Amino acid sequence: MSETTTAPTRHDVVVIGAGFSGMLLIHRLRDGLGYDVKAIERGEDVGGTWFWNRYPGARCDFESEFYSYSDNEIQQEWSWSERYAAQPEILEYINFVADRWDVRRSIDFDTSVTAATFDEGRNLWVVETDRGARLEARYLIAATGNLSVPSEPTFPGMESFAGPIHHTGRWPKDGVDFTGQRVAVIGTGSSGIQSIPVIAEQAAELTVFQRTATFTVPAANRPLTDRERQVTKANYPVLREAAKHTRAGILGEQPMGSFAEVDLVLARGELERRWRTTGLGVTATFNDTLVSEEANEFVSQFVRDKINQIVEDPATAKLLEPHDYPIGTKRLALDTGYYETYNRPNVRLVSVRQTPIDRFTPRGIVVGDHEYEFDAIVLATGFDAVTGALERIDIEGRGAAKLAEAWAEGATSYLGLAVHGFPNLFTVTGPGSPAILTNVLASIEHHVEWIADYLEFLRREGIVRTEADAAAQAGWVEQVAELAGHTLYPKAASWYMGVNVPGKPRVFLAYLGGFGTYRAICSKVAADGYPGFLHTTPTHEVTDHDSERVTS
Ligand code: NA7
Repeated sequence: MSETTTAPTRHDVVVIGAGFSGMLLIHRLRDGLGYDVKAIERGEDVGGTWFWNRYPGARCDFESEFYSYSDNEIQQEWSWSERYAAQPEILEYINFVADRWDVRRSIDFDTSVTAATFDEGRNLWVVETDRGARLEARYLIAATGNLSVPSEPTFPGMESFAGPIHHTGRWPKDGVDFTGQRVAVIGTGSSGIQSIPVIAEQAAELTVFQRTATFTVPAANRPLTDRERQVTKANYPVLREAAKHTRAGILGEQPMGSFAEVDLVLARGELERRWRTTGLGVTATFNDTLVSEEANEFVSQFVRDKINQIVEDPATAKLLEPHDYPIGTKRLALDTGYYETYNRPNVRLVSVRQTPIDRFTPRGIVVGDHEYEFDAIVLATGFDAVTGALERIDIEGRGAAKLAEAWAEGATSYLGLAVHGFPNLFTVTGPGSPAILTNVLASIEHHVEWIADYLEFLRREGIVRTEADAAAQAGWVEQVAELAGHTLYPKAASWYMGVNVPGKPRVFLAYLGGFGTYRAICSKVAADGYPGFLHTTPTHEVTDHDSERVTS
């Protein structure tokens, strides 16, 4: 802990981040349960990922009517304009909720948490910020988001480029005008796929640098009708409840059956129907698309055929065909006119698969022996996902253990909610939870509710310290890895596996048993008195070998 002269402020709970998770934590714990909550937010306002990701074309890839809080007053009052809302509307919604819940008075904006140290003598966290503030709280809750730290590759000569370089995840608040410009986009994940069609409409020339061709399906986005909105609002309680029992926390297309048992002519027709109505449903056509190589190849080839039908230039279509990973094992992108964009005369695709980007120059980008000239460069190169935000904070737990070191071989966690060695710390949608594979709003609401119930339990029982038990955590980590091992997911070099960030350990970061099953497991842990957590009351000290002191 560094020297500081400021007297600490004391709270019950310090929350890191004021995106969807942080806002709900403030509302639930402060307004619902009466805790003194202080949130620290790097941005100048609320919104988290939706505050920063203002790139052209940014929109959510779950239906907005469900990618939203289930608070009944709010869901009855707010009306979404489109099936998949664009970033400005989502941020407007977030601000609407922030006003309604009056969360801003509990948030320090423009402030980053730099360090957090667990004081074992007093059983509280001492949190430090980049503004020199010091806060103390019994509980520290990370609402840091899974896609909040941009991953920016460093190309030689980058600083010499004469024009601006924008990362999609840190887009300028006032927008960027590409009119008349020669623009490069590096990266063809979701952010590239969403922004490329929009930038292409504005720029004079757009060059896309693609390392891995990505599977993307049409969003089939459209305005919602009044009637649709009314029907959803009338049925919200039952729809939200049913979603809790699904694999992904949202109601969607059901599988026809396994690849072996489904008539493939019917399956082909069904894929066609899903492509037209809701692209996301294509991977759910078979219940074993993510397990069986044959099933996966059938769906993958269907999408490759679509690319060849849409893209007029055969050489470009060939480059766009994904062959490097099974469909669905990297996040399936949802697009609006992505493949069609390559039919425009002002758009070209450059593969950097065999010959990577060599360097930046004042004029542009060199690949092989060719220098491409640009006025502006867009990095759509993704995030240090899931663990990046927490690993950048100097978090010191019991026995001076550092979180970044504890996760050096791969993120470990009990239920994706707590980490052994780091008492009284909770992670909303943390590693080892199913969150990144789900409608994250459903996962956030589940975690916040679970944590709120747990804090009440701890308060009732007079427990001052809780910590994930080493054995319970090891069991959970093993279960997460084992489930992933039975699927095709580890075959992809994805951010789910941490592979997109150089040096990051290759560990599958999510629980694959499904959201419904996961919820049931967490509920049972709560109902059984929280086995897997070590509990300390003021007269008891906990050590590594004190598992007999677990309250059960
Ligand atoms: P992603 O999905 O991680 O995509 C990043 C893209 O950037 C991907 O195509 C990468 O290629 C590419 N990339 C990264 N580094 C380089 C270098 N050095 N050279 C060339 N290309 C590079 O991030 P997104 O922001 O698009 O989406 C993240 C999530 O946000 C998404 O899944 C949704 O959940 C919302 P690669 O595939 O690694 O070869």
